[in-house]
Amino acid sequence: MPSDLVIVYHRQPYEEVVENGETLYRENKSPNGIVPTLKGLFGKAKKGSWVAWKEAEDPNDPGFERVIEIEDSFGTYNVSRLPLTKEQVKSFYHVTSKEAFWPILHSFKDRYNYDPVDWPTFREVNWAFAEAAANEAAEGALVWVHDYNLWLVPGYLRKLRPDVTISFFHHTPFPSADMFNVLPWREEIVSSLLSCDVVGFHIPRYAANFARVAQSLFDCEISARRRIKQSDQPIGSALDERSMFTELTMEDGRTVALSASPVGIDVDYVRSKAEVVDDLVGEIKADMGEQKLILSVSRTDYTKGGIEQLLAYERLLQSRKDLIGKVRLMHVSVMANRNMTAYAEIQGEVEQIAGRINGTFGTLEWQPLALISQAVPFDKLVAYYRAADICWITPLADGMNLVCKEYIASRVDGDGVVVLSEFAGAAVELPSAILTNPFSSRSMDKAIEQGLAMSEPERRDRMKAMREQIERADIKAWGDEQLSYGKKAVGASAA
Ligand code: GDG
Repeated sequence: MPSDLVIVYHRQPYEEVVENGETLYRENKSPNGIVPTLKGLFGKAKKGSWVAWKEAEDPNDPGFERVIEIEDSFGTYNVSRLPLTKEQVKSFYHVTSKEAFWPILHSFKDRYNYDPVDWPTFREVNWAFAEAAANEAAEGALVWVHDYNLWLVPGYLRKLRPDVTISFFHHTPFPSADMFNVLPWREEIVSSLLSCDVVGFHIPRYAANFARVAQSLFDCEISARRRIKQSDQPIGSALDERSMFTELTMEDGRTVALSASPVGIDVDYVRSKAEVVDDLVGEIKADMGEQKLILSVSRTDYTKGGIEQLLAYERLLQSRKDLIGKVRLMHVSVMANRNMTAYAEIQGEVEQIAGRINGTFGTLEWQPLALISQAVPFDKLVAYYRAADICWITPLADGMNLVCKEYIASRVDGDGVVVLSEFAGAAVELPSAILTNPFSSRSMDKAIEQGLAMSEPERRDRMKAMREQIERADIKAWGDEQLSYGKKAVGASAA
């Protein structure tokens, strides 16, 4: 039976393990809840399908099962698996997506590496995703495609299946035309995106940037906008906009909707974890004694601003001798892509600065910084969220940032401080965080000092506002809003 909801997301929706020669598909509960939320949407469809890649030694192996049926707590749905070779994965994902697109999306022109890109392979892989989606989709289905590594899928799919509703969501920022148009494949990418019914982003700024890019390359007009802030309302973060462009009209009269819908987290799940870690929180607090705990968590990536943050911590210890022995920074920086030189270099630099800080300021009794490079199990991470006085999140660019939202959801005690970069999409939703500019030492220094000095009543007031926001805009709200664009396809129950 063909599916009325097809989700195209490069990762498979389960963990595949082999036990006693038998392949098992296990549900993996990720804290940010994106995969479970997407699977949850299948419950609103008559039938759902998920399209993802799976590394295969021989993609033409006749024994390879392309489409499997999965039955889990979300119901029964298809998973269409594209067998890709190691070389194809490296080319399409690690080279083209991570070395060429990722730096441009985050406005790091100097890190953009064009030379190793093999464009025919990128097209080939995207074509395969489009074909698989076309095979799964019922007449008039909603096909929801995720992220920049699948940018060409909408264009191909539109040719294969003019009848389906195509929605595309960007998890990253979308940069300005000056930045995006560095990509030599810009017309092909944007033309593909313009064949969608709706192109989605976390925040209005990214949608506005996309609209401007589209206008720079094609004859199209911004045909609808919605006011977000009145002229007398103050602008909060650097990413705030006063209005949202909600529709583009192409020369032939066709319209493309633009949406801004921030990805949230599974607040109930994180809260339920936070409510059962009292013992661990107690141990961490006992270990900290009178010291204040500052927590920073991210993947090791130049976009996440780890180096700039460690330098700010070093300056703090240099200028505030009274804090010696009174604070500790737990800096979790996990390498997700070990085979990429750019990330290995950052990790090396992070380790060097961390070593210097501990070497300069550490004593027999006190270590100012703990650098953790291995992933911390989520239950433990939640205990650290609960114990930390400050969550210090200062990316140079970040589509959204879910770590700060997980910290807020974990604070069932209503206390805690968030110091947040104004270049994280989350800053638009969280004006009650202490917003800081990671490109300015002065701003970084002021923000962390403000966080350390904040009184309890102020902390609680700000945390209350932040908790209300993340509860309002949780992962379910995001999923439902996205699905509403396919109302015709998925039926009235989708709204
Ligand atoms: C992309 C965009 C956007 C991290 N360290 C550990 C750990 N984590 C988990 C966190 C959180 C997730 O990884 C990171 O989420 P982010 O949102 O910060 O970042 P990206 O991975 O870059 O995600 C981003 C997101 O897509 C969603 O649209 O917000 O801007 O770049 O869930 O908890 N989890 C555990 N141990 C760790 O050490 N267990």
